[in-house]
Amino acid sequence: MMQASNQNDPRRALIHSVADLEEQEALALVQARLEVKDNPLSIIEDCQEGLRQVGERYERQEYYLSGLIMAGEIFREVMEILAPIIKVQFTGNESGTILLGTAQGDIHDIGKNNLSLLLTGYGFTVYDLGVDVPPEKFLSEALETRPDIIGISGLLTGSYDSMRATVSLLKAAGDPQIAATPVIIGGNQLNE
Ligand code: B12
Repeated sequence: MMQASNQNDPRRALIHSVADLEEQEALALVQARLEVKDNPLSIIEDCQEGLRQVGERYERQEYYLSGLIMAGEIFREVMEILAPIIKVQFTGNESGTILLGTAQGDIHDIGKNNLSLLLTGYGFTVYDLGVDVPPEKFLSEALETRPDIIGISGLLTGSYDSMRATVSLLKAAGDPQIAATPVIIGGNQLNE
């Protein structure tokens, strides 16, 4: 249930409803914020904070795996509501190409899909390789598509090794253009 202290603060209310896995309440709060023309990106930010708190509760064993699954499901539903609005609001001319995938061993794809949505909106052509992508797959697809940027998403600390292996393979493959292609990595646990 919505806590009294949240009632006048729509941002905190949304964060808490996601963290508490209150699906219907979260979706209603998203709709309410859209009705007052709130920025969809700040709605995403708040859901992300809610998910971060879900992760903390999972670590404290207050939630089990089903909690993570439920949180992912709520976010997916929120994105279903927001995606069409984002597509209209964020537009750009042809900006370039990006090859994107989640690192080997990692199946988290919500953040990657959000990035893909935003980049597509800004005019990028996104080649999305999906999740659990081995280094060899990044390389073969890079050789095929010749992207301007390569992006690797990873949320598990365990996926950093495969990110490193992917970057090494791309640099060592003997193709100067691929070796010079910038690689960006992202995901909740990573800092600049
Ligand atoms: C939802 C969730 C799941 C869902 C994922 C559903 C899906 N389709 O993605 C499911 C249930 C599948 C899941 C599974 C697991 N999970 Co999980 N999960 C989460 C949770 C709660 C939210 C992640 C999320 O989607 N956040 C919202 C998105 C929008 O944020 P984001 O991914 O960080 O992305 C943003 C930016 O980082 C950026 N970004 C993302 N990628 C990229 C890439 C580039 C190139 C750029 C520029 C930017 C960028 O874009 C986004 C901004 O919009 C996190 C908690 C957390 N703190 O993140 C745990 C968390 C990541 N999971 C965790 C764990 C342990 C697991 C499991 C191992 C659990 C288990 N025992 O099985 C499995 C792993 C399965 C596997 N092999 O991958 C741990 C990881 C701990 C660690 N240090 O490694 C976390 C941190 C929870 C915790 N605190 O313990 N999980």
